[in-house]
Amino acid sequence: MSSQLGQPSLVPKHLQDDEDLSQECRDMISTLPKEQGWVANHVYQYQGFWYNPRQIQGLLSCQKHFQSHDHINNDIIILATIPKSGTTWLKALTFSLLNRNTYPNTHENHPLLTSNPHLLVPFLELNLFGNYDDDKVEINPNNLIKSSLFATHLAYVSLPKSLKESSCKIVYLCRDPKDTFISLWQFANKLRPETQVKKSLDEYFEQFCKGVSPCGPFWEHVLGYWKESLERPKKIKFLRYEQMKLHPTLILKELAEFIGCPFSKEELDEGMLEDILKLCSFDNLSNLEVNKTGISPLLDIENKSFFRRGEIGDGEKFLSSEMIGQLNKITENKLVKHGLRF
Ligand code: PAP
Repeated sequence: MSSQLGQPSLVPKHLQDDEDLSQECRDMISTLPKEQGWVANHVYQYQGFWYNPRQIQGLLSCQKHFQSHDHINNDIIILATIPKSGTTWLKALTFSLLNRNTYPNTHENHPLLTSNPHLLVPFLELNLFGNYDDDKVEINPNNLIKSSLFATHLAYVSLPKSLKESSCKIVYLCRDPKDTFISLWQFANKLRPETQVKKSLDEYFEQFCKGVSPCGPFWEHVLGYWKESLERPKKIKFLRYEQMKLHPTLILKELAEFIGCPFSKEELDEGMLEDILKLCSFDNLSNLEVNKTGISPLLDIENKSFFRRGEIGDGEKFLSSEMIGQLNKITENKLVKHGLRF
């Protein structure tokens, strides 16, 4: 199998329909509604959202085993996103905030200079629980306690109960659906195996609008976290990609406060906040060797796939005015009445 560039194409393991799924997962997905996936051959609807089989395996395992004990790990932070909303950026920023005492110098020896953010902040349902087969592996809860920063693409409804009920903090980041859709479409075009039937932009658009997109429906995913963030603002911080681009200083300060490590006056005077923003900027990260040529071992994806344009409004360059109107209308119908607009 080769990509358009003649290089061997990499079809990430977690996006394939795997042979080695647990029996529990097989039994479960055999009962679920099924659709053609964007990259995975098939996706399945579980608790209202569309996931590939590997995610469902991780999700089931995570729901069963994730134990959040406030007395041990009350400093766990979860970064939640629907794919292509700025996950890589949020991972880099939050990692830098939390580890700034250990790595105060963002120009030397900082892990982000040599590791893609996805390696530093694992996904709960893919990297931690994705390969756990109930019949074979005992999960050692200590694995969870060693680190305090994780990410997830799961919908709010599917998060483990103990995570929702504990004092773990959740940061949710969302992005304009037009830009999210185009980013997703571009990403899927790169990753899709050649064996899979090619579909046009129109066909993917139709699927996205119907809600059949990775971890979609987009609008319900956003709404789940938005509503919770209104009810429990100390538990869930709701961020928007566009605001992070337009007001990075303000948002980074808010994020630092929310996760319990506000900037001190000395740090601000020394330019620590600006250093972190610069380190995590699209231009800086995308030009690092590790992100130009490396492959994420946790995800089996080329690091450069996570960096494309990183702009607000890029989606509109690819969409017809009818498509833009249609997406805006769905947003209007589903989100505006809840006080959320893009
Ligand atoms: P993931 O969900 O697969 O991890 P995610 O990081 O959420 O992907 O989304 C990738 C998008 O974030 C890309 O957007 P684009 O396709 O519109 O360009 C990528 O360029 C953008 N991105 C990655 N890193 C940054 C960054 N440091 N600043 C701003 N945008 C970024």
